[in-house]
Amino acid sequence: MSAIGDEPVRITNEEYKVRQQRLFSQMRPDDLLLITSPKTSVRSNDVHYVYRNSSDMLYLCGWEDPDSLFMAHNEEGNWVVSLFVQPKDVLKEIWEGRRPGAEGAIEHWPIDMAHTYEELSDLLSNRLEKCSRVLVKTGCNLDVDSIVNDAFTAKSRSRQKFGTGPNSIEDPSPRINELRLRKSAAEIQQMRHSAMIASQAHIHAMRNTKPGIGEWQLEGVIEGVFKWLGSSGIAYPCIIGSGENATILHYNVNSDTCDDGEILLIDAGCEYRGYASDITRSWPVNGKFTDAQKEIYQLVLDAQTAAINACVVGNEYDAPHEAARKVLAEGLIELGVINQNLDEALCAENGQLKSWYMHNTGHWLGLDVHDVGIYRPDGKARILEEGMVLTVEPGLYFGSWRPDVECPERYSNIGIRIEDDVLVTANGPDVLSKDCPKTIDEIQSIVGTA
Ligand SMILES: [Mn+2]
Repeated sequence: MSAIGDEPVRITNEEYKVRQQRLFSQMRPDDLLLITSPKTSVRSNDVHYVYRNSSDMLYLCGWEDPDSLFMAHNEEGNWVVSLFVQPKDVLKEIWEGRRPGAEGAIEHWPIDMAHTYEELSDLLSNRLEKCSRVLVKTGCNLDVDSIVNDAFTAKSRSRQKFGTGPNSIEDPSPRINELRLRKSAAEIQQMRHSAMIASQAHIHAMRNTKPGIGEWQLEGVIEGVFKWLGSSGIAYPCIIGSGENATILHYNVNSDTCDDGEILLIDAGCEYRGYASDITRSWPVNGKFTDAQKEIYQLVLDAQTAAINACVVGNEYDAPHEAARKVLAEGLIELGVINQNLDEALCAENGQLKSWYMHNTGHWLGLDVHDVGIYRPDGKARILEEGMVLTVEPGLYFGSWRPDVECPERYSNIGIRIEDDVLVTANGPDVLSKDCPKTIDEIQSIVGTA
């Protein structure tokens, strides 16, 4: 396994506090901010799904455990952050693992006060009585929703007595999303590391690919490398499709064998300290592209290069998409797949390009694989800024199984997508996933060499 460099420094408590203050600076003193954690979810009987806290909780304080609530209220001009956490409990800890408890939380996390989750109902109700507006994303944690609802029911009384009590609820997500959209230097380090691990996983999958191998076996290779190199695992279920499965955008049963002559498409990314990577590569199962496969592969690669080059400060967020579409349409006209002129081919209603390229060229990437951030704030395309991270992932899919369109025989069941993770910087696009090979020569020199 190639070295991927030292683990980056963890995000510091100072940085979490800067994030918190940025959010607080947009709030009113009589606001109460609540960031909830999702409940644990039963898989079957007494086995639970692997727990992951909400991205907003991870963003604002890095707390990973369930039964937690982040709360901020204003006291004489200063914002006070309280975190509710699972209590210390020897029996639970013997069975399920050690807990920091309130003592550990206050000592090591970027908060001012820590309480146990058992105190939630009393302390939160008390705090609600004193605020006017509750900033909370409802529907995520029913414990919290129920306490907030009770406060609204009771508020007419408390308003009459004390002149306080919650009058309105607002979702704080739009404000948090705007902060999360622009990544700090420390976040970029985590994301680069995540992309480096995912790149190594793709390289190992390429090496292990040969006719007859199961898609599920390559899934094992990918997920094994993710863990081996220190990520927590997948950021989303791996898409591992060979032959006609490569033409199904989100195929993820991964239960077929990879056969000689087919193209294999793998879309897989890991999560490192909460941050996602998202990489797609496509390669020939037998290690050698046919001429037809090369034609489509090189076209998608050229489209991707054009799209990456459009990831620059000041461009609209859909500039990469338009750049990719233009290259793909020109190429397919050249190859005789499209019999329209360029403008017609690109037309949203009747253009032939969308028969073979039916998705967008990318999305924001961060704590969520499809990360937060409005693409068209106020109806106008977002302008790219330094610190934004987006995927660039054009593709072409010739599914000969499709009844809706006649697939050109020469390209039957070729599905190609090439996806990288791109950071927008003052010096142009910085490809976080650049360790992952993608030229025809590079790929042919790696596939099947394990
Ligand atoms: Mn993607």
